[in-house]
Amino acid sequence: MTSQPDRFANDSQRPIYHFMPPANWMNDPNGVIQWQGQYHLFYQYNPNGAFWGTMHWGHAISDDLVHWRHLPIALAPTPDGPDATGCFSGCAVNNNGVPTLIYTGVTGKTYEIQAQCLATSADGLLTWQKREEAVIPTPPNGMNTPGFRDPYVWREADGWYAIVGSGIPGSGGTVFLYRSPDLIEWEYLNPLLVGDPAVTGTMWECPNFFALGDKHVLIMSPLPLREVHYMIGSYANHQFTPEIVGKLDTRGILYAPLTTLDEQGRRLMWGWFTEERSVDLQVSAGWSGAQSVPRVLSLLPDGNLGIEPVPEVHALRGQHHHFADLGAGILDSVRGDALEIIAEFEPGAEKCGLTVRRSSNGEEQTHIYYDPQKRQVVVDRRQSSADTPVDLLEVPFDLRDGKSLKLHIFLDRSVVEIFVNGRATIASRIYPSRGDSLGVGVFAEGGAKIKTLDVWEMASIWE
Ligand code: DQQ
Repeated sequence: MTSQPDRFANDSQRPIYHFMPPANWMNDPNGVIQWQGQYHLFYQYNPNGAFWGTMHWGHAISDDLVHWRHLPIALAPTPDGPDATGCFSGCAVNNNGVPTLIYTGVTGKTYEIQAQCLATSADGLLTWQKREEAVIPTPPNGMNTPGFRDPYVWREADGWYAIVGSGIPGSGGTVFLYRSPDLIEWEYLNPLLVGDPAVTGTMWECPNFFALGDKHVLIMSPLPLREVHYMIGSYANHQFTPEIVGKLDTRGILYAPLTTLDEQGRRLMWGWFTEERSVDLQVSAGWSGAQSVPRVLSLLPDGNLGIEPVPEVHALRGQHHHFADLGAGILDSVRGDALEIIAEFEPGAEKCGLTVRRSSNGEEQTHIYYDPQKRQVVVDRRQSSADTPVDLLEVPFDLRDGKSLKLHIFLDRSVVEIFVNGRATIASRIYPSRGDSLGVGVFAEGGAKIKTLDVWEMASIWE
């Protein structure tokens, strides 16, 4: 199955170049791995509708990180198994040539029994054989944790290591660290780190832990905050000491991202983009959730996290429009709801940025700009939609002195994904209702100007 079903052909909200399942509900990316050159993306999937429940692992494959083909469901709950009520999130590793998924199996009416399970494939990642028993069946030391899930596994010189997302009762969110010679027998070591509950919540979902440059990075999605946090620091003696902390996509729709190291040595990341419209609207649309554009993480010279879209997405670029020295106004020659936009300018004292998805009469429009007074990137969505209004999104961004600003925007129907100066990301949703909300313009106050503006019309990732 390669294409998206026809039933969505006239749905002007449904993204065309952010990865989505053929229909129904998707949440976290799972088990992302490059295997013999091809990229595999698994994901939390509910085949029964566009709402969360009966978690399966959907599966897709790509030769180029851009165009994807859907494959059959990889994991489904096994009645009476440790994953009887759901196959929750996890990762994929190459165990000496054997593709192996390590994921959380859940049982119980409220998914309260959580155990780490394992499955292997003997036919090139198409079908999966589960081990009957969980490989890490319970939290360490009989602890009654608020959750025990989302294993993330890597290899070190003395064996396999895993972290499992959890929380210490009466304390903060944590990840428990384990070691194994064979991915089957696991020895509990210690918490890799315990967070301050006032800052990073009480339960960490979907942790990732990996080397980046000469540092280590921990990414997690803490509850009850439902944000994505990262920590850059040092890893020694099975302990992690954070030195720099931050958030990904502050106040946005990104959640539960997952990373992998590809064959080029790049640290790639995908993340779930949630919806910002009612459950009823999601169910009636027949789809919910998208993945971010694949991103590359790096360590910047100043020690902070660098984050950029993979260059492969350039393959989707169609017609190109270039402008220089542009003040406020509507662009007559550019229209579209699937665009890549790069705007560069030197912020002065006034707000400056773009307007997208503008209807001919201006009833619907979304402004994306930098506010130098408040030091914020703003996505003003108050007029984005005549029938599904969303609020103003204001994200702090400190422009270091003398720096110009680069807003790199991926507009994809209802998705607005923004990379700011290669070191911050913002993603949000808009749901314009008018068929003519396709206009693009420069949004600027007090004579502010954009130095250069490049816009590409983007193609679909589906054949
Ligand atoms: N989603 C999965 C869990 C994970 C959560 C269930 C994060 O494994 O903790 O669908 O979105």
